[in-house]
Amino acid sequence: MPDWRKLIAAKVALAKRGSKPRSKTMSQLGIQGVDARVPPGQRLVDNFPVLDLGVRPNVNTANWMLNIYGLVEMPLTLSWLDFRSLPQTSDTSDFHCVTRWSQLDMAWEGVQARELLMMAGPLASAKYVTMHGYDGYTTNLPLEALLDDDVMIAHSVNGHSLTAEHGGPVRMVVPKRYAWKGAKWLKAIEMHAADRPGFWEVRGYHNDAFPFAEQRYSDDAF
Ligand SMILES: Nc1nc2c(c(=O)[nH]1)N[C@H]1C(S)=C(S)[C@@H](COP(=O)(O)O)O[C@H]1N2
Ligand SMILES: [Mo]
Repeated sequence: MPDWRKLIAAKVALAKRGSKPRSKTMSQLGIQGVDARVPPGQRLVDNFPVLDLGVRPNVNTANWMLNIYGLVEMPLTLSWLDFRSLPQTSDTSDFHCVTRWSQLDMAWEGVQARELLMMAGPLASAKYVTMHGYDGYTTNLPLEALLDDDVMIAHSVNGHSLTAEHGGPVRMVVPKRYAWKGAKWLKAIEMHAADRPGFWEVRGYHNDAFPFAEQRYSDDAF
């Protein structure tokens, strides 16, 4: 049984020691380096397309709340002001959409997901999370996947507050997975013992969604 708080604290300490490989900007890399960052079957774009269910929830900084609940020691409900008073960080990462576009060097600002997990204290029995959006969207991941430095609960990208179409006021980004694993208009993070496939996962999208392994759809779906 994992002691999640200990595990998170160890990861934080490791990152502080500077052992984290920092992502480089495109200009710091040669063409080869850029190619190495583009997963198979993807093409680079320099705009930021919008992909969602076509439902724009009525959520703004005044009515937005974030809940962390389920198998945790201390369920949390955060307002926008609570959220903005948490330690703010930035992380630059690449964004890969299953519809075959990638955008490199997205500079996200917000709170690391593990910061919130540390506060809530997942119980040892917690193994999986469901991220809920205000539009009713859900997506699932192993809890462990949320402990990485680059998993952000973001309010800004590339120097601007997130627009409503991109999930503002607050969305999640999980750069190591296809972008559907990051819920826009983030409403809640729920922890449970067993995996619960989310909106696209029950419709045949791959449960793990690693872009470099081209895990777009699950094998038995089509
Ligand atoms: N709440 C919510 N989050 C969501 C979605 C959605 O429909 N609702 N779509 C997902 C998908 S399929 C993708 S590719 C990305 C797209 O993010 P973007 O519209 O900012 O490019 O958001 C993901 N997060
Ligand atoms: Mo997507």
